This record gives sequence, structure tokens and C-alpha cells, in this order.
Amino acid sequence: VESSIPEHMREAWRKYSPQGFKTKDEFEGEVVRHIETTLARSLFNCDELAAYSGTSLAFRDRLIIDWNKTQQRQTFADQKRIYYLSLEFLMGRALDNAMLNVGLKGVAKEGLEDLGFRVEDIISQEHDAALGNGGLGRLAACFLDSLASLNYPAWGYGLRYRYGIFKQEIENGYQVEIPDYWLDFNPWEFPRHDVTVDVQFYGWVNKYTDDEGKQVVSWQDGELVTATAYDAPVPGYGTPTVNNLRLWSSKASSGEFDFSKFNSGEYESAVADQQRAETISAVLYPNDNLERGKELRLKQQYFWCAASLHDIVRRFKKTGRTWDEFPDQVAIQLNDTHPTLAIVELQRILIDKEGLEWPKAWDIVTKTFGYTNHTVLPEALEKWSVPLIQNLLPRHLQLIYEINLYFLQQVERRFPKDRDLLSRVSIIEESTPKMVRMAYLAIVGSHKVNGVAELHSDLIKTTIFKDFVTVYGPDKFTNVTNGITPRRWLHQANPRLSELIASKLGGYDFLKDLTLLNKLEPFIDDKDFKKEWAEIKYANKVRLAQHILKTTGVSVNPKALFDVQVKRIHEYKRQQLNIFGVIHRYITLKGLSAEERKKVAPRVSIFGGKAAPGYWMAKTIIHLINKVGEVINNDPEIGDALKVIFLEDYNVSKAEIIVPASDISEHISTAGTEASGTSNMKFVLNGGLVIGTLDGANIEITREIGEQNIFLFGNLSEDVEDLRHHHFYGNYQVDSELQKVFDLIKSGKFGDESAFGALIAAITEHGDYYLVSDDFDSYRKTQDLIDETFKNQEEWVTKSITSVARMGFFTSDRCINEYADTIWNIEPLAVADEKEA
Ligand code: BZD
Repeated sequence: VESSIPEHMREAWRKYSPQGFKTKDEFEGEVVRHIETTLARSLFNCDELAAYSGTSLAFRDRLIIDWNKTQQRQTFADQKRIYYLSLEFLMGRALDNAMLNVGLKGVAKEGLEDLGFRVEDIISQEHDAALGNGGLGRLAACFLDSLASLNYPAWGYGLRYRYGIFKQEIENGYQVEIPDYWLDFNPWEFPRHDVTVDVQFYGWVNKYTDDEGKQVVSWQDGELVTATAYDAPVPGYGTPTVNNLRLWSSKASSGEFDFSKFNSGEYESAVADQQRAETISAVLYPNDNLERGKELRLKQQYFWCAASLHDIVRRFKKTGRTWDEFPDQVAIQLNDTHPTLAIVELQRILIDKEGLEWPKAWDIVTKTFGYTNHTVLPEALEKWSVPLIQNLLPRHLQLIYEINLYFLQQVERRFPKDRDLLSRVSIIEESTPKMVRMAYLAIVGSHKVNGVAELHSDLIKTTIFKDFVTVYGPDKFTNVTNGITPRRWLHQANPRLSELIASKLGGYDFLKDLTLLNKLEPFIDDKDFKKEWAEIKYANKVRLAQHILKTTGVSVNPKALFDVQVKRIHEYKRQQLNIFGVIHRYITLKGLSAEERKKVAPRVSIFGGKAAPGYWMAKTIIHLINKVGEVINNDPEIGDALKVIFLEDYNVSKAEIIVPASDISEHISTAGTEASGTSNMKFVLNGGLVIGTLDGANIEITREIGEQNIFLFGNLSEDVEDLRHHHFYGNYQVDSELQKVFDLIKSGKFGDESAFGALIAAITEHGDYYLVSDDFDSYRKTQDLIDETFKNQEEWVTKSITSVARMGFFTSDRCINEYADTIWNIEPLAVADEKEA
């Protein structure tokens, strides 16, 4: 391709190819130019939003240069690529990240000062890209950062939702949902109106024999929806690699299907078609760890899978290779079961369009895909009804049945006469209506299945996927413990701590090799270092206290112990255990004399997180937290001894303020329910200690940082089943201290007690599925131990530094390298000029 362009053209191109700014003056020039010409504003009407826009456009120009080069480099190198399919990418803000990754934040800071702005104010103008619910979506974002930072040829594929996760407001103690329209001005996305795919829905399958006697299968009629690509650059840290995140947006196809309507005057119905098509990429489903089987959700999934697969196949075909080579060029990772239809779609392309034989096509498919499971909760496992798929995707349903048949025949050959096994592993559940078990389809269609922390990966092998271990043997199942990017979660969120660490380690190499943090251990007894460490934590707490005052009107003492639980609200995550503990603390404080109360370590209990709009129990928990806060925060006897804060609208950019400011964070899920957790890693990396159960990645965090540096409590996962059984069949009694909490709630102390009835009944009457009562005593005692330990600041800071020094394992770089080596079989692409960041 390159050689076909004449030298004089290349010469001219090279001469005028933009280089991007490097110095402060060049930066200012670019910002002013963008504000005056791109935005048509001037010195006299340049507010912070306009300054943000100008700054972003200046950085964007720089990124685009590296982005284009990266794409060219990857095309010429022609290596295997990894495609990460995720319905969620919780990216947060892009500008700060771009500044740090290209190593020009200092230049921007000074330049903006000249222009009359503070860099922090400009950064905070940006609307979060909130295209995700929680851990799964943020993990995808951390992975993109690592893939680019490690120079892997990688693409993310997702949906360009017009509305991201809703904005949460609290009114009278209740959650209210406000739509998140985030696309008003988004300088980070590039519409590619020339990159479109028509995606088909409904219709029927025509099977016939053609003139030459060949069997032809064709999916006919129905409706077409056009997918348009929107690309966003993903810059690596300290490297010229800028990868691509491609998000699809839906609109009605301009193809043959609706022209007839316009022509026959059915204008309104044509408009309705248009709106129906646009609805597909309109909203992110706000459920985390819950599946509800809605047709529109299935449409989203197929729309995105079909468009992505088409794009991937189109790129592969340009190389002129034969189909055998597909798995040597393409690895596709499924972020949970949401993209499972991609498996069926690739098989359809190979069989129906490319004319491959079934076994050969299926071999290619299974070599290409890997599947990551993120939950064992039964209510989160996706199942789609057969009639629904039949109607929406008739050809895919046939293929699913054939895949199942082919698989079950294989099982039967190995385990003859085991009818039970066959029905247990069947992709089709024989219920009314019949259901397609997406996790089973994902397992059958992939060469590797992984869990996201050791305990979780063991659990999937012994519980939900047990029979598949029998069928395939244990090697198909593996573990890749989650990680987080230290660029965003240390360097960006906590610049002073990052700087202090760099001063001891002689530079910022630890941001690319997090195991270097262990070089901090020799400084654990260094007085000045410890003092600075503590000062930074304090400064971060002051900042959070300011945010709390501004957003809630409550003034908290930054010297108090900040106890934080921020994550999606879910019964299994047990925010109810936390708030019951807070109420118990309140009862205890009220029983003390004023003198005694002064001796208690003051505490601020901070909560944050969204409840799925239809999840009543979760909303009740939010309501209780807010009501308890109203009472305690206004009780003059209590004062600073205890404050209870609910922070509205927890999201990525708020996490960047909250995480560095915690003394203790809570990761207290019922053992065996939280697949991994990733905020646990973020808090510890920022010098916070953890109270946690032996669940998910808490177990590995404990192994790495040492038992003396974490506050563990509660029952073990292997005992959960027996305890649940005992609740129903034993003589079960609620913990007596917890009963006092219930009594106070029932007295109406926190407002209308009937509002909280369901929350209490879940424990006292409905079997306490999440073992709140069983763990209450050990939770309280552990909290008391935390109070004691916090009084000895010397010891506390030692634990904090030691933990950070031992967190190297939890970088998403390690995690991505494991995926690359053990699942994807891909190599990084060499880059000539690795940048000094
Ligand atoms: O994935 C989460 C798990 O609950 C965490 O334990 C784990 O750390 C992270 C990353 O592996 N799962 C989710 O966040 N799941 C969802 O958000 C989700 C969304 C839609 C449908 C089902 C689940």
C-alpha cells in the first residue's frame, strides 16, 4: 500500500504533518486557536467550560497523531490482535488521564495559569463517561489502559449509549434517578460515518437447494438497523501507543427496507421505525448483577456483537489470509456472557456466508473466543427464552440448537448412558418456556473460561460449572485475578502520594512495574517519610471533608477515622450490615457519659453507591442510611464522635476523591458472593486499611500484605451453605446486639418504621440469606479493634506503608500479561521511541 504512493506526495504530506505541541507556548497557542476558531469564542466569553474544551482539543490533536501512527503500525506489523467485547466501559474523565499519559500535565498547568485558569478546575469541567454500572465496567476501562501501556495491539468494542448510568440524587432520603445525557460536547469521540454495518433482526430462514445442488441457508426479510462506529483514543502511559475503543451507535437503515414506506406515504410509521432503531443504543441497563430478560437488551447485545464481528472479519479479510489463520490473528474476549451471541454470529458467518464445513468452522470459533465469568449469583446468570430468540434471531436459534447437538453428542460419546449429565449441561434448559443458558453457550464456544480471583475461580469449578469440569477436564478453567491501573488509581487520584513514593524509589518506574513498590519497605521506620505519608492522607481527608460539606452541608472532622463503603448497593455486599453496625455504635455512644464519649475515637461513616431503579431492598438500604444520618448528625450529644454521610452519585471521578481519603474501607460481602472486588485494591494502594470478609480478592490481598495488616471477620465461604440451612431448620435466633438495633429502628427513631420492615424481616423472618446476623458479632468486635488500633497512629501508618509496598501484584498490567500469555497468545508490538513520562 505504502509504496503505491508517489514520493512527491509523501514528501508534501511529511512536510505538513502536524507534530502537536511540546512547550508551554505552543500549548497556549493551540488552546487559544481552538477556543477562537473551533469553538468561535473569545477572551471575553471564555468560561471554564470553554477553557476545558480548548484544552481537550489541544490534547486531542496530540493524541490523534500517535493514534493514527499506532493504527498504521499495527496494520503493517500484522500481528495477532485482541478484541475486548464489553457492554460496559466505565472510563470516567479523559483529559487528566491524557495529560499524564503524554507526560505534559506540567506544561498544561503552567499554560492554563497564563490564560487565567487552574488546571484542577478545568479538569473537573469534564462530564464522566459513565457507560457502565460497577466493577465489570471499570475493569474493562483499566484493561484498556494496561493494554495500551503495554503496547498490545488491542481494540475495545462496546455500545455508544446516549444515556450512561443515571445520575443519583437524594430527595428526602430517597434515591431519585436523573437521566445522564453526556454527549453534549464530547471532544474524545470521532464519528466514523464511513464505518457502518447493517444489522438484521426478525425475518425468517429459507433453506433450499440451489441450481448446482448445494444446500443454501438464507436469513431473509425482517428489519435492518445501521450501526455507525464512534472511535475514542486510548493512550498508554509513557508510550506512543494509542489504541482504539470503538462504540456502535444505532440508527434506522437507509437501505431498501423502509424506502417503500416513504414512497407509499407512511411517513409516521417510517419515523417510528427510525426512533425504534435509535432506541437500541439509547440507554445503558442500570442493573448490576441482575438479568431481567428484556427484548431490548437482547437487541443491544446482538446489534453490538454483529457490528463488531463484521468489523473484525472485514479487517481480517483484508490481509488475504485463509480461514485457518483466523485464530492466529484474532483473539476475542467476552466480558461476561453479554457478548455470547458473538460466538453464534462468527459460526453463522463461517457457515452461511463463507461456506465452511461445520467442524472446521467450529474449530476456528472455539480457538478464537475466551470467556470471563464475573459472578456466581444465580439471579445474574443470563438466560434468554427460546421464543424470544426465535422471533428476533431465527437463524441464530437454529445454530444454537446445532451447537448444542454437536456438543451433547460429544458428551454422550464420552459418558454414554448418563442422561442426567446430558440434561444438566445442555445449553437449552427444558423449562416452560425453554431457555438458552448463555454461560453454557459461552463455555462450549470458548477455549478458556476464567474467574476473576482465586476463590471465585475455584467456586465456579465446584458449583455452577461443575459438570463442565467433568466434561472438559479442569484445564479449560483458569484464574486471572483482577487488577487495577496504578496510573489512574494512584498517580492521577493521589498525585502527592505518587510523588512521595517516586522520591524514595528514584522515579516513576513503579507506575509501569508496580512490584517496585516493595522498595518502600526499607523506609517503614523512616520518621520523616512516615510523617509525610500521614500528612498526605490528612490532606486528602481535608479535601474530602470539603466535598462533604459542599454537597451535604455536614461538617466532619478530618482528624476522625474515615470509614468508607462505596460501591453499588446490593444485599450481598451488605451495606445493611454496615449501617446496622453504625446504629449499634450510636446506641453504645448514647449509653456513655459525656466524659467517656470524649475518649472514643471519632468516626465518620461514609457511604456511596447507586441502587438499580427497580431494586427495592437496595433503595430501602439507601433510605435507612440517610435517615440514620439525619438523626445522628443532628444529635448534639454525639457531636464529632460519629457522623454518617451518604455521598450522592458515586462515580469514577468521585471515587478519585474518596479513595485516597479513606482510613478504613469496607469489603464485607457474604463469603463466596463477591467474585473479586476491585475497589479493595484501590483503597489499599492509596494507603487505606481494609475491614473485610474472606471473600473474592480480599483473600489474595491478605496473602500479599500480611494478616496483621488487614481486619478480617466473619464466616468462611465453605460454611455458608450449612448456616443457611440452619436458619430454616435449626433453632435460629437473631444476634442479641443486632436485636437492639432492630428495636431502635422499630421504635420510629429513624422515621416511619414501616419503611424499613422488609429489611429487618429479611433477617428475622426470611432466613437471613446473606448471614448478616451470623457475622454481626465478629463485625462489631473487629470494628472495636479498629478503634483501638487507630489510636496508635504510629502503628497505623506502619500498616499503611507496608500494605502499599506489597500491592504490586494487583496492577492490571500483571493481569493483562496473564491473559496475553495464557488465553490470548498475543505479543506486544515493539515501539521505537518508548517515551519518558
Ligand atoms: O465484576 C463485578 C463483580 O461483582 C466484582 O466482584 C468483580 O470485581 C467485577 C470485576 O470482575 N460484576 C459486575 O460488576 N457485574 C455487573 O456490573 C453486571 C452488569 C450487568 C449484568 C450483570 C452484571
